[in-house]
Amino acid sequence: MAKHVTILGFGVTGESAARHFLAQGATVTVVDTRPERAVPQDLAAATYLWRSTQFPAEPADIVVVSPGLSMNSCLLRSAQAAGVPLLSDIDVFLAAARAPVIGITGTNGKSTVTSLVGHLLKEAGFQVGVGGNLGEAALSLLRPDVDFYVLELSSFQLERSDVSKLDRAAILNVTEDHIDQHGSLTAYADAKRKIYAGATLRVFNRTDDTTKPRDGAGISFASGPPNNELEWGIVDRDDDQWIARGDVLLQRVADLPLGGLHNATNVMAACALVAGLVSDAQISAALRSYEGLPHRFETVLEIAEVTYVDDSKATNVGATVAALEGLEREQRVVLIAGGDAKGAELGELRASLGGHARAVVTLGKDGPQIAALARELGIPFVEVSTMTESVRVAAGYAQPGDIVLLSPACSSLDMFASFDERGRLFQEAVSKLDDERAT
Ligand code: UMA
Ligand code: ADP
Repeated sequence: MAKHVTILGFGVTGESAARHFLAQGATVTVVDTRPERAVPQDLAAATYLWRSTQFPAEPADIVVVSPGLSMNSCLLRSAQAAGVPLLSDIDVFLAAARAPVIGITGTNGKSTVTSLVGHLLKEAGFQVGVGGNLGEAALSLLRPDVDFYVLELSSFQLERSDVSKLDRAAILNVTEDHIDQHGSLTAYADAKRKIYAGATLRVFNRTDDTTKPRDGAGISFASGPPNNELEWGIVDRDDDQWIARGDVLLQRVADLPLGGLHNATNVMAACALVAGLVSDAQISAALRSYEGLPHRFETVLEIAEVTYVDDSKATNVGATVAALEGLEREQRVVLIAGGDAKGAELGELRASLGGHARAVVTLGKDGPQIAALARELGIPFVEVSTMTESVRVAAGYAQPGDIVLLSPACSSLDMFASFDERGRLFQEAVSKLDDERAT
């Protein structure tokens, strides 16, 4: 057991690692490049080095590196130079977990599929720990009575972990994201592909070659029809569309808990991951009680025949394209978008904007890139600097039957603490608009 543990980064991951190792009686040193912040009382026994860009001289048997710490940071480079084993919280978690672990990655849909897999297993009567890049950090989930763990894994977590102990794994899709950190789409995709290393059941998207295991073996999903029992897909039957595994029809698409074709593929991926653990009847019943997550194409209010939708979690182009392409062809949208594109090329939005946008309201660092696209397409656009202003301006353009859609295609971090805060501020601005209209 490690006696001296150094933890690099004191965010959600760093806290969970400090708690885990202090509970084991280790001596813990925490290093963070940021200014000092309050430390929870139960973590007071650790030593804290703030505003620190160098690996400390304190003895260390292992070093736990947070996922948000850039591989190019001085702190991480100096830790590498010190020659001490560098682990992620996921490495520590997998070494300690005593139940099978299901891992889920992909550019979009990770949180939805992770929470849905957790829901399907819980409804089938299992004790389940659900977290990772979503909600609770992996090390906070460890409990002796758990039957299965379900982890959402980011490319940063995968890049710096040995995940060969995962029992089941899925890559949902790979489109451009986090290029500023990974350097290229290839490096980003390679990090994701590590998830299959030792998995006995691998789930992939058969329309996206980047998600395929190298030997092609596994269970696949896609919106097209399935060809055999190892494939999930959508089939037409008696004027209805059904989710099916091979010849077996599971659920009418119209009855799925979440709208949009992308969510139908998410449901298939989740069902494929619980193969042999949850019966078809249990899956059908559990899907009916699944409620989805906030800030993912969440309807907020209807005001003057305009629907306001919060898709703040759309932090890359792929998610915003999915939101727009999931709409009926004639549906018009006033899109609120922009933020930090993380090095991505936003031109991929062009066709979907051209197909659906009545007007575009842009925000944040890379808002001008989206404004330029709107100008090119002849779509009215306004650049604003606050969420309240964006909702007011969008409302001014919207016509009865339209959707005002916050789907930024960018991370929130240039203007907000998180996508969650961005979504909450949007919802507050919409409520305020509603109150003003009512008076
Ligand atoms: N940072 C510093 N100095 C440090 C350490 C971190 O400036 O010494 C900065 C990082 O550059 C980053 C921020 O602090 O911008 C947070 O980094 P962190 O490693 O402390 O992050 P945690 O709070 O531990 O949260 C991480 C995930 N965040 C990231 O990977 C950026 C959380 O996912 C995850 O829920 C949590 O671990 C528990 O597993 C959030 C996220 O945005 C939701 N993830 C990205 C995404 O989904 O796109 C990958
Ligand atoms: P992640 O955890 O990968 O960010 P979420 O489930 O939180 O995924 O969804 C993030 C964003 O991506 C939301 O805007 C959501 O509507 C969209 N989305 C969800 N599933 C998919 C998918 N399969 N393909 C494209 N976009 C998706």
